[in-house]
Amino acid sequence: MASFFMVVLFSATQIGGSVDEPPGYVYNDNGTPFIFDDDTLDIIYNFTVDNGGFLPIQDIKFKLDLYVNDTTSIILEPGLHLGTAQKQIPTLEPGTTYSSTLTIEMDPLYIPSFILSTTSILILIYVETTVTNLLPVAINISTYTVFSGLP
Ligand SMILES: [Ca+2]
Repeated sequence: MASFFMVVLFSATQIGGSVDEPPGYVYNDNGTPFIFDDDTLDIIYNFTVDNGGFLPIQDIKFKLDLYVNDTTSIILEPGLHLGTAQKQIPTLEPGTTYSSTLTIEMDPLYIPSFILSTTSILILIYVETTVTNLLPVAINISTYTVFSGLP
């Protein structure tokens, strides 16, 4: 029994998650470049979950939260939560990688700041999973995106 749990723990350490930097984005001014109320901005992150262990992992939750890290905007302030997105992945076999995208729709109130100023965004990544239906595992990772003078 002891050796089995050692195997599970070792396998759990081989689980990783990441997002690609920089993200993609889709900006649409809806035909009115100087009126921001009707603008849309989708920020699109490619992300990867990697099971480098030798046991399957289940019920994977990959979650992104975006916060203002630093900004020259007068509307935004450091610590402001800009958005969140998450995806569920049922199972990842040992030695395999799952890649997909997460899209965060920006609040139209914040879009002028991305056009008129420079903002550094803190990305907090949270990965939660279970190894062989037994051992819960959670990983926290952080990285940054800088937006300056969109589009
Ligand atoms: Ca517009």
